[in-house]
Amino acid sequence: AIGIIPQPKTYGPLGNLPQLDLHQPSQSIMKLSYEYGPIFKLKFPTGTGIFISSAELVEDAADESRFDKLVNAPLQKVRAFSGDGLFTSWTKEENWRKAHNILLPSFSQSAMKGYHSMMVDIALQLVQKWSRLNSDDRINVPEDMTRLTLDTIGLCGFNYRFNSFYREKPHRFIKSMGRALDEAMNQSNRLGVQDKLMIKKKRQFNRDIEYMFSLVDRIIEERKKSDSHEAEDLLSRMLICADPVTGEKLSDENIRYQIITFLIAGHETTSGLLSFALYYLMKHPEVLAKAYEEVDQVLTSPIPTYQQVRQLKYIRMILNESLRLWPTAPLFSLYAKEDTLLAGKYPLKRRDVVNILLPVLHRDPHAWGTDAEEFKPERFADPKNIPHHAFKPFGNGQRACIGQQFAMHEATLLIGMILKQFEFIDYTNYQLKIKETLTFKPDNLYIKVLPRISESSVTFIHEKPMPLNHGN
Ligand code: FDE
Repeated sequence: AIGIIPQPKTYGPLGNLPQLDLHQPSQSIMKLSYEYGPIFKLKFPTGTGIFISSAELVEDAADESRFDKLVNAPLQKVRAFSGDGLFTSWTKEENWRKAHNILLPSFSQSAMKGYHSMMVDIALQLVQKWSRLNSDDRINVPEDMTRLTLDTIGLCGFNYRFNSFYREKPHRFIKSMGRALDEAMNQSNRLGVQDKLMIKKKRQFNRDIEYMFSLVDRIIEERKKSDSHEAEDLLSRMLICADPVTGEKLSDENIRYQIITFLIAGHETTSGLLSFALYYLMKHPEVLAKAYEEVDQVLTSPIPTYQQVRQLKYIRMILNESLRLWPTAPLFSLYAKEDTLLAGKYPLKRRDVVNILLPVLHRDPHAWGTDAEEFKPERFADPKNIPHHAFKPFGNGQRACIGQQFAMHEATLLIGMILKQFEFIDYTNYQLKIKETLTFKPDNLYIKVLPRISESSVTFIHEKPMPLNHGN
């Protein structure tokens, strides 16, 4: 039988826009899905989209012969500064496959060995900051996690130090990027006429983009002059390597877009993941106890080795379970390549849009059981038991996240290191509230920490401080 796709009541040219809280669009759509079910459609000034959130429907939409990534309305606006970089390019654009081929080896699990010591460098900066706080100093968790993830991708990506732990306020690049991302999201929710009136916002948008380009272009120029091409970072790889298929290299302009892309895609998502994981650890003493046990067993010295991070299996399960309940990139979009039937039931025309609503998919009781709303890392103990079509925090198929191993290694390392050193104090009795930008984060999550009384942590903090690396 042919299925009818429900749609909430529309309001003239605004369509379903009034049903969205523009400060939290994805959470509004989540609410609608609890009301309208696993498939429904919404009409916006930018077009109509179907939203799906059951394992059965997503399994069918994951078929790459019939569906491909849609560069959706907000991403099209982001293209003003990330151009045809990996994240915002259409699969059929030449530069997508070229950059994908060139960069894939740099993001393999074995490539993580090369980044490990740089990741440790930045993680130590966070640990040292926290260990020097007074017992009544509070920590803004998402802010410090963002310092960490930004500095990590900057250092591993192109040997640039944002030095966020030495700044009270974010680096100017982050302010520009944050503002530009907000503006891109807002533009895609404005009506045409409204948008034309936003002259001041437009001017700021252009200034921000100019600043981002100038910083990144300077980094590329300096690297080209320095001929120290041994540096094993993403930038040197992009400058040196040719696509094995076409034999062509990336243009300077495209390299600029890729760098901006890694900064956008690599820092907010991973920092949100770390913040949610810490939140769940604090709220689940039994999980925390198991995590401490693993860390004490595996991390025999204050500075973890690559191999030890690989052994932190339970920490990875905690990260996966956090990504299940609060996938930090909550939604991705596909379009139908031809007329087709979704799940044998819902007729779609070529170019029809299907959005995957991850937080709801990840709680589908048919895939995850009746306790789907509960935080239980043990679900991920056996890879065979993971319902993969109901777990897509890194997207799908060839357009899935290239940074997955990178983010997971970085996050496992950091959680391991802070568990080794600290006790976490939930002094506000924090109640989860989600802040939305393009990504999800726990809003206003503050904690305090105490040093854990264990041999190695005390020795490490008081007798062997690492040299601080000021400069740049
Ligand atoms: C991608 C991605 C995705 C898909 C999207 C769509 O489809 O639209 C997702 C979902 C994601 N990603 C997610 C995530 C999460 C996390 C934590 C992350 N992510 C992280 C990271 C880091 C880095 C560096 C990155 N990331 C990157 C990236 C890129 C470049 C991309 C695109 C790819 C292609 O090719 O398309 C992504 N990422 Fe991510």
